[in-house]
Amino acid sequence: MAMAKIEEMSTICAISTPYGSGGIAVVRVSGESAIQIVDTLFHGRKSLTEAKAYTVHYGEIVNEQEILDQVLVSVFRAPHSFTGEDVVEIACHGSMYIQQTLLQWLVDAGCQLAKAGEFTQRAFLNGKMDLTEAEAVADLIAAQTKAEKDLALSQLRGGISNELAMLRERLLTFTSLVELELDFADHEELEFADRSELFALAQEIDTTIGNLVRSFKTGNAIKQGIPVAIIGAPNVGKSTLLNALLGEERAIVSDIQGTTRDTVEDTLVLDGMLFRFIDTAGLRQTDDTIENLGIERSRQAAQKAVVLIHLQDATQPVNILAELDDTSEKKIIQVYNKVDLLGKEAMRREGDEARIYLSAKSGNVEVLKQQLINFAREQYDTRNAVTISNTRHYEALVRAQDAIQRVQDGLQMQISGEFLSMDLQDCLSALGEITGQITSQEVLNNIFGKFCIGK
Ligand SMILES: Nc1nc2c(ncn2[C@@H]2O[C@H](COP(=O)(O)OP(=O)(O)O)[C@@H](O)[C@H]2O)c(=O)[nH]1
Ligand SMILES: [Mg+2]
Repeated sequence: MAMAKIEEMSTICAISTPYGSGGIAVVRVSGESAIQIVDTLFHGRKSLTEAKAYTVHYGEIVNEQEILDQVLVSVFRAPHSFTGEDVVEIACHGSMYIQQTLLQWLVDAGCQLAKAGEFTQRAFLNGKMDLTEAEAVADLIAAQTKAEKDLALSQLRGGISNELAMLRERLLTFTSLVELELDFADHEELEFADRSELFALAQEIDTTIGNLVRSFKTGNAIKQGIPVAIIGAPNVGKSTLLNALLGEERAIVSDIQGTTRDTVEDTLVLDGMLFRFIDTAGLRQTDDTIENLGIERSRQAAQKAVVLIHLQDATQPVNILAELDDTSEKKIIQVYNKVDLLGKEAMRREGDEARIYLSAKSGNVEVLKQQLINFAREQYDTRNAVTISNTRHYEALVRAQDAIQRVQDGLQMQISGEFLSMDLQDCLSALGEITGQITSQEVLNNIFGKFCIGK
């Protein structure tokens, strides 16, 4: 195990609440001397060194010259704390002066300023959580929608770890049996690891990893927003529709064809899911160089999108879908705009699942929103399966899958145990990288460097 230990676990401190003044602020201290250092500044009914774990104490922060603040201090003792070390959390009043001075006094008393993510890194190094759980902490802090929060929380609760631990354990048993055979290389006929059982296991693991790999599409869409491109001929009301969806004048609307020349993009949360709407230039034949560049971008946007809103003018429908590259994999919502220009009869038509009739100009686009919500609920349901949302996990899983497929090929070709064991080890180490059983300082720096200070 290549685990980087912190050379000497110093006691660290940081302001854990956001920069600025607020009702209260929390300053966190972690390390061997945490309780003792805070105690030198804390005047309460009794000394913090005598405080029981998981208790809160009222008192004042004082040094020789100055009474700084009245505070509440929470005491946690190793190993049952977030970091696995002694931790003290000081809730002070949220004045910038108080926060900064308290931090300075802690440093003067022997603390070091925590680096970004250092509390969570310590939690990882002390075995309080694995790497996917530590990464989930960062995701949880960054979550902007319910779906994102749900995903991060399930990861924090060990969703991915449990799934991978199960795979690894079963694979390990077999790998050790295969390696045991190598120790008895003189007895060629010896086979501890039943080959057909191993093949069945490899297939099963291949399937499980395959499902995880595929789930990245969902996980990624939840994090980045589901890309929805609004496409159609010029002047059908694409920009008007974008504005109506967002509830603000985001894109320029005019009756001059070719007004939208570049793609305009903005996000909206519907039913706890992030959608990324892309308004595009209308598709038509034109000699205008710049408009053509815009049209090319429309095609690219359509290609990258998961959902296409194909917008047509209800008074003179023009279908442009045939002008796009293959759209067979896309969810296409057919929308007919400008129904206000049709007779009263037509205006009452609300459409069905296949066609939506609306007036973007009126601003009422609820039917369309509802269809998008239904699609997302169906397509991005993460309640019943573990969902991957992290590129690092995705890449390692692809490598693990590649290795387990080599194991299957090898078994079919009856290759020697020596080569089998290499592929098995490759798979195991790729899986181990995800949870952090195998890791390098570089990977850790990369992960924890992106955290905020104080977490
Ligand atoms: N009557 C009516 N006009 C609309 C509606 N939606 C858009 N328009 C008009 O159609 C013209 C083109 O709109 P725009 O959103 O720029 O179309 P785009 O070229 O597809 O982006 C503008 O004059 C809009 O005011 C609608 O629902 N009803
Ligand atoms: Mg437009």
